Amino acid sequence: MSTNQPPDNGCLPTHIDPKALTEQVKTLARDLGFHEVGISSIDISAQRPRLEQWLQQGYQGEMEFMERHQDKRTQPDQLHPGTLNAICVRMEYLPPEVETVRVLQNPQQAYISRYALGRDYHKPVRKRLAQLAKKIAEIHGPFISRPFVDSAPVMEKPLAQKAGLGWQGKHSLIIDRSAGSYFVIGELLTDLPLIPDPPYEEDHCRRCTACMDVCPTNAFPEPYVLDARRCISYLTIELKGSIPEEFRPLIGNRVFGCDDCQLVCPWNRYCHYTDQQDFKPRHGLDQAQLIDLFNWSEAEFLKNTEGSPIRRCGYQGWLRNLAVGIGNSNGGETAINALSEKRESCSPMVQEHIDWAIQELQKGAAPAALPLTEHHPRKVRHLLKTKF
Ligand code: B12
Ligand code: SF4
Ligand code: SF4
Repeated sequence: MSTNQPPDNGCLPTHIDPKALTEQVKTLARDLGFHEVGISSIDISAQRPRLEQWLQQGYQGEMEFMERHQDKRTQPDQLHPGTLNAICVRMEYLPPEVETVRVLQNPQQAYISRYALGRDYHKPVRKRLAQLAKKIAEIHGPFISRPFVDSAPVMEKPLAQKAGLGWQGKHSLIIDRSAGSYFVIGELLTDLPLIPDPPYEEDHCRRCTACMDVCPTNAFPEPYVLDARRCISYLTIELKGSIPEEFRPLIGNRVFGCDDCQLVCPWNRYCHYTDQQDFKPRHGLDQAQLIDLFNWSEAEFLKNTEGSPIRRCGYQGWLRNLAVGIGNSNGGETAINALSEKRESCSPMVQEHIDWAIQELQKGAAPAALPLTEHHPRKVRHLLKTKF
């Protein structure tokens, strides 16, 4: 928690007009490059029973951090007494030039979740939130503030919904009707007397179930509820050990995260693209071949993923994911040779995935049909005609 310094001249306003201050805060946030901003009060304790139920079902898998600090998650003022409001921001991350469906359809290529192609979002969003706090202090005087972006035990989606940034769709992510869902969320917790926005009450999912139908691993036990243990994002990023064999063929070529449930969402037909350089693909990661990435040495991995979210899965996790992708590629002898050559230098966990992949390749079967094509041929045809 930081207390920002008063302006140089020390002339602090004695009477605060909350309405004017709220407008100033929003203008400053937009000027800093945030694509939308809303204010919410910080009591989201109504979500507590749902969080508890989710945990009781074991849906968090090995993400033990989700089991800790349940009070803080739903009552962020417990992170720091005196917190009154959250300034919630969203930043879009989908670069306009990247293809998604075509890469998913090509089993030799690596599909990396579109938020992870460039710079790790945590740093730029946090930095801007800190700049926002500084700018507010220049006009308002000292106040208490703390920036978060996926960095503290706070339920960010309910806060964003309360701030009017969108509704939580059946895939559990926040969607804005005019901008889609390809954005990350951050917030500045403050003691400022701001005026909260009305919460986003409407649910525009209605009878649609496209995200649930398309999910390659069937990760939604019911609408709005995700069993993270089945989600490819969890399996390829958060899970540190072996990927259960039942999921390997279903993962296809998704080697870091997954976007399928967002890709088919009708509201993403109107999604906004990012204008931020930070999210531009680095090292050709939007079009890379699985084998080329698998051939990276550890030094290359560390160099090429500097400042990237991909670092999170570590080099062995990266190789594990790529081995699964190559196993699904129907890449023949070339793929088997690439896997065999590297096997010796890998951890036993990765070796086990390599052995599985070689077996799959030796079967010589056609690559496991990508569920996107299997379940939604009409939707994919449509997507192929679009800029995706
Ligand atoms: C843990 C986590 C994950 C886990 C679990 C995901 C999950 N849905 O919980 C995994 C690793 C799988 C994951 C994956 C992804 N994540 Co994530 N993740 C988080 C994290 C850290 C916590 C989320 C959480 O609290 N989960 C606990 C459960 C209980 O919450 P929930 O799913 O929202 O459950 C609610 C609903 O089920 C609802 N509910 C239950 N029943 C009903 C019934 C009705 C009628 C309604 C309306 C609601 C409802 O109530 C529950 C409580 O609010 C947040 C950051 C944060 N600190 O909040 C980012 C966050 C949610 N992730 C984010 C992103 C971008 C992703 C990915 C897209 C990344 C990727 N491309 O691979 C995927 C998307 C997968 C998906 N469909 O959710 C963004 C989402 C931005 C957005 N637009 O909403 C966040 C907010 C990070 C950020 N700061 O931007 N993530
Ligand atoms: S990110 Fe992929 S695996 Fe996870 S819920 Fe969405 S479609 Fe399913
Ligand atoms: S795909 Fe359909 S059900 Fe899923 S979030 Fe989008 S509108 Fe809602």
